[in-house]
Amino acid sequence: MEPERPPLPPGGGGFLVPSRGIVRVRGWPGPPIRASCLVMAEQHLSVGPGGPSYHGTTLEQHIQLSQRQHPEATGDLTGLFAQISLAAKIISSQVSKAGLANVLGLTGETNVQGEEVKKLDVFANEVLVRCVQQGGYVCVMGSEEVADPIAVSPEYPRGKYVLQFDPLDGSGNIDINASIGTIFSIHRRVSTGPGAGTLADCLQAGSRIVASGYVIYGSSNMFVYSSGDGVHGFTFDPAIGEFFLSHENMKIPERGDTYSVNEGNYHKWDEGVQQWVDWVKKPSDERKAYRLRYIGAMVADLHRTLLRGGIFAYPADRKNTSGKLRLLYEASPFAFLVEQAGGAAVDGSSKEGGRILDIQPTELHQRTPLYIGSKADVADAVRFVAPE
Ligand code: FBP
Repeated sequence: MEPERPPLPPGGGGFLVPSRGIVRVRGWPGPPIRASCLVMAEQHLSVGPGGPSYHGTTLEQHIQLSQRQHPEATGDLTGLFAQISLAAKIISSQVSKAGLANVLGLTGETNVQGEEVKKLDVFANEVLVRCVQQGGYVCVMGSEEVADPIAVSPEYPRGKYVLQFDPLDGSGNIDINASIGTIFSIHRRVSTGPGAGTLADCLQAGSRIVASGYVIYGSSNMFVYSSGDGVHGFTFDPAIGEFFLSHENMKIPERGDTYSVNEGNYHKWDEGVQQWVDWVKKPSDERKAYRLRYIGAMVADLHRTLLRGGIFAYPADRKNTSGKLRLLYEASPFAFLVEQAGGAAVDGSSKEGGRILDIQPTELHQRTPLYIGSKADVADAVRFVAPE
């Protein structure tokens, strides 16, 4: 019988790693170990304080490095991202133990969207507001959960940026333990500082976005962002408490093989949308039938679409005549990311598509129809849904 192996010493100790055979590990009291399992252990094992294994570039380091390409940069954007990622870590710690932390279920209130408010919605919103305003990098914020622009408390300095966010997207998935997320976008203020920011600072087109991103709380937690130099994904290592670069320069395929839409709304769609969905799911000589994938949380459905291609859509319908998704903190931030990754994002309002980033917002919580994903798939949808 194999003798009982004592645990690995903290920090893994120093050791010689020939590729194969048996090795002796300096400081390892146990019997000699088979090399292959050690190599695998070293690369993936975070052994906690004092001995973390090296995963590579952190989120903050990556943003600092990209800011260095901009001589005019002051470090404020790096600072703001540090606040957002801190908020994401706090939110993910609650989300991951939601069933234990008494944060499941409703608050009994209804938000400005007319939706029942989830306890985690409120928690996530408060965490983001608190973390970000303390940094002094923003002059005003906009949140899906709050009717009016959120002023920065007077005890904190007002910065040159505007942050808008959906603190917890897909909140319908919270109680069923499916993926949810946080979505955000960053603009430069247009009102003259240094005082409080205004509604006008929030009502800026997506084409003026400085950076946007999302955090997905799923089987692993990821932070994905773009500041105009491509789209980059970072995976959270809970043992180290840091987001590490795992998906550099994400590119969406030109065409995919999945479509993602709530077909339960089919009877409420106009004919063009119905014809598009009928077409996409029917095989033809040129292609196989597309597969339907719908998680019901935009962050999760678009994370898959960014990685694998295809199209996600939330068309207008007879109930949601302007669509359901919010322009400023759902459609625009993702449109910026998907375009940076080589895809397209439109509202289907014209044969040119109706680029989401060109829409000039007039209200904080305005909604928009959305067709977003691989360029070829979005172009196919527009052929059917755009008015003649
Ligand atoms: P919130 O959860 O932030 O309100 O977001 C809206 C949302 O949940 C999206 O994430 C998702 O894509 C969509 O609504 C799902 O809507 P439906 O249940 O009507 O398909």
